[in-house]
Amino acid sequence: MISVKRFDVFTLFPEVFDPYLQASILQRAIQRELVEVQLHNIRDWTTDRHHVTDDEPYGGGGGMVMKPEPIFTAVEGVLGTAPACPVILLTPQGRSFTQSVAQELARLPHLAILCGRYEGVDERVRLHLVTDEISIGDFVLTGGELPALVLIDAITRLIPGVLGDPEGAQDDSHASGLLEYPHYTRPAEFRGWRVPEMLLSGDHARIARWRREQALLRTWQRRPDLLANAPLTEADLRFLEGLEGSGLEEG
Ligand code: JBZ
Repeated sequence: MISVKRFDVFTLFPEVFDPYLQASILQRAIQRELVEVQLHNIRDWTTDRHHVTDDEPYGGGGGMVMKPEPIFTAVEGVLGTAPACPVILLTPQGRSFTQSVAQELARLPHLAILCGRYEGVDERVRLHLVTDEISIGDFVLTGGELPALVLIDAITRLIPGVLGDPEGAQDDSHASGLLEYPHYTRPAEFRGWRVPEMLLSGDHARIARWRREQALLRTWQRRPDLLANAPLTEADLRFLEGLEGSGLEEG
């Protein structure tokens, strides 16, 4: 399967990416050449003497808008005049980023990501350069840089070989369509709080069933909306029926 090998990120603040890309899983993936992240400072592609990237909105109203010329020059300078890869704009007006969008994008070999700042980008960038618009959620941010890192993180960890364990990405919340079961590690007793005895039993079939039921219980308690789309077995459905009127709502 082909999966993302290269991200080209267009931003006014490339320096904010470095600390996150230089730590942990992403650093390792980049070092091992499973993924490449090229950062491009849009300001480097300005041609005026003051390197201006923003201007006042036509029609007034305050705030600033990112000018189209430096963005087109940057993207076309790096990718050519007809980019072969998706050009993703991070914007509150985009489609919601979900695990299924991450899986869809992880299959592509190359992505360009454009980070807005100020009130956003000139509409002609959206109309004539951008091919996909994505939002990471309904909250107010100052720019697209953190959302870009969210995409890069969520997509990179799906690339085969990035996580040590080949099943690493399978068990996580949302991969199964359910929230995760609770995790415990040593010690078996901490300040009088014991690890559930089930997990110390060594009975792997019973542990797997317990974990599945814990995932179902959590999802039913906290995110019942997810149950509508999660693949559920007959046994799962029986367990969920048993929860109705059980008094476990508050968990
Ligand atoms: C996003 C002006 O640039 C912005 C501002 C907010 C914002 C983004 C870009 S992307 N919020 C989101 O994904 O929710």
